[in-house]
Amino acid sequence: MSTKSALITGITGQDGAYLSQLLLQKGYAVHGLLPRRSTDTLWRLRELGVDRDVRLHDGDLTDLSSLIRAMEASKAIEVYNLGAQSFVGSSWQQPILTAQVDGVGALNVLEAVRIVNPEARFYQASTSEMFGLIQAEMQDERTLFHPRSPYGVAKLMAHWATVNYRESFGLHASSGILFNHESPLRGIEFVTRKVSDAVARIKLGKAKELRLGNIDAKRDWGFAGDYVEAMWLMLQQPQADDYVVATGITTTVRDMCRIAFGHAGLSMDEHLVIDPAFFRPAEVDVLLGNPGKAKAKLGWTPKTSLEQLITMMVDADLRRLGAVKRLEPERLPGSRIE
Ligand code: NAP
Ligand code: G4F
Repeated sequence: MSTKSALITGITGQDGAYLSQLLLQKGYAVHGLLPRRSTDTLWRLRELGVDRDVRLHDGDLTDLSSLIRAMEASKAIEVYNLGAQSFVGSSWQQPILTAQVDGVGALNVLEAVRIVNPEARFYQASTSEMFGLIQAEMQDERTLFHPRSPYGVAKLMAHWATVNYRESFGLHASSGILFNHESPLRGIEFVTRKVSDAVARIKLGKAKELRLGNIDAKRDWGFAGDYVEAMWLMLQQPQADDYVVATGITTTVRDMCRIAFGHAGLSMDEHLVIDPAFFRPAEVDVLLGNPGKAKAKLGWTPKTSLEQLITMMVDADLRRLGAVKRLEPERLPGSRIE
């Protein structure tokens, strides 16, 4: 039997790294799109010990010709579009770039699939940010969207483009409406990792305070390692469809912080400073997903609690910052054991 081949855009991101690891474990040949950067972006793949097992193709989501070449070279039968300017906060400063990468970029990938191999299955990384100003207490696949950021608006375009290519051209194109998911590989700009990094620094005497914005915001947080499994399951279904992926539990930023400080034996109230600079022009006050359809149709359930997730992140940052001399990738959750 020939090896199945998958192409991942955003392979160097948090989800790209975990998905690469999962697909390699399943025997896929894993290909990734690598946008040109002046710095080393392979650290996540290295931390999971998979950097030498994936094949990388120069390309960018805004460059259709590079996507066509990556499709041709990889011979992918599954395409996961995870690439994005994914930080909501930056999308007010770079709205046009966010629209081009997150919105038109997804359309470019759909076009590359349609041109090179319309039989290939396609996954779009949609987001709970599309619900924004929520229209139902618990959001599911039928909840109306009301994005609150340029990021949410761009992602909504990509979401509808995915639905439209399914309906127009019969592509096996699915959209995963994923709620926030985190891990030790999360970018430092996102609130959970900002907190875990700061808690570790304070614990080790390298910092004194943590400055945050709106700590009353509520999010439905899960573990990225669990969520990439749902992406893969969507592409194994006979029919393409859209799925909410979430835990069904929502928690304030304040309470998430409390878990992190508590795990390190520190008092949050002694170190946390509220800084107006981190408030957003328009906030998504609360997100709470209903993963009922993913459970029923994909057999997917989240396995990691918020407490387990946040303590794992604080522990990883303590290790990185020198609580032990050398970072030991094999001790990171989900790491490959040689
Ligand atoms: P991430 O860590 O920020 O990764 C984003 C990836 O996209 C990186 O590999 C980045 O490469 C790449 N990228 C950025 N601009 C690109 C361009 N012009 N061309 C090609 N690649 C580009 O994000 P993540 O947390 O893994 O999320 C994966 C996807 O799921 C994203 O689309 C995100 O919007 C979406 N999503 C995430 C969450 C969540 O809670 N994590 C929830 C719902 C949806 P560089 O690092 O080199 O820029
Ligand atoms: O961690 P965040 O930056 O994530 P946000 O905005 O919810 O977006 C993430 O999840 C989306 C899915 O819902 C993804 F689509 C998106 O790509 C990204 O992965 O902020 C979470 C909450 C917000 O309400 C924010 O205002 O935390 C609040 N917050 C308070 N202080 C802060 C801070 N967020 C950040 N990043 N930094 C702060 O200092």
